[in-house]
Amino acid sequence: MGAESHISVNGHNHVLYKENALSKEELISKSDAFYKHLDERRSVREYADAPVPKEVVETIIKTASTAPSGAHKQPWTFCAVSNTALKVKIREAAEAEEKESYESRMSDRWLKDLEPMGTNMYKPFLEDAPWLIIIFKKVHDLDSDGKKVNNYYVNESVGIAAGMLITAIHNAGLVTLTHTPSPMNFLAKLLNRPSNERAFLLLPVGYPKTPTYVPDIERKPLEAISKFYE
Ligand code: IYR
Repeated sequence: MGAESHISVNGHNHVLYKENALSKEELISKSDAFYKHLDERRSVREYADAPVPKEVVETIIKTASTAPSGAHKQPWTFCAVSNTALKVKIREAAEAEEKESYESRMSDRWLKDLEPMGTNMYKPFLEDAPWLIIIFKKVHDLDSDGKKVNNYYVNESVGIAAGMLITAIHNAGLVTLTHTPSPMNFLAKLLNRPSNERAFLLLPVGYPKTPTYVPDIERKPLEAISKFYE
């Protein structure tokens, strides 16, 4: 007789997990192929204005929302903006904050560290990219009476979902960039978000402008980022 299709835990239904065990050879080749695919991902700052179908953005967001989260609270909202007037407003507000940052908030050391990336206060990608996805974290939930309900490990959960969003964008053959205009509270205002949401990350999504150049930088080797205890 096979395993039961479901069991009860604390009175809650648990369903049988669909196992997907691979052979050793398949493990090695699949994990290596995925690594090589992700190693091709680059943060891109210059976007073509070519459209990306809404359906693709919806699928990418659903992919991100498969992320694990504290007590499965899924404490996130992904706002997808293609509206031109709204993108212009976001660009204006972001550039106002960035001007302040580049001219006085950031230390000389910080500005020096950013020199290889070639960033500056101007953010044309906020208008050029066909979509902007702004991830909001829910610091708590609100029940139907407007009462606060706890969320757990919100930064960890939303950070993981953001990583999965970036992976999904790359997998679709599109490009993105993790943009964090600071402070970011103008985003909640412009997008009319409820009081329990805080902007976490802004990601333009689209095709790269042709040609596009990216910094000639290396990733740290395995020895520098890992330590095995066998
Ligand atoms: N938020 C600014 C500055 C910036 C900071 C870091 I750390 C970067 O890796 C890149 C940029 C900006 O978006 O330009």
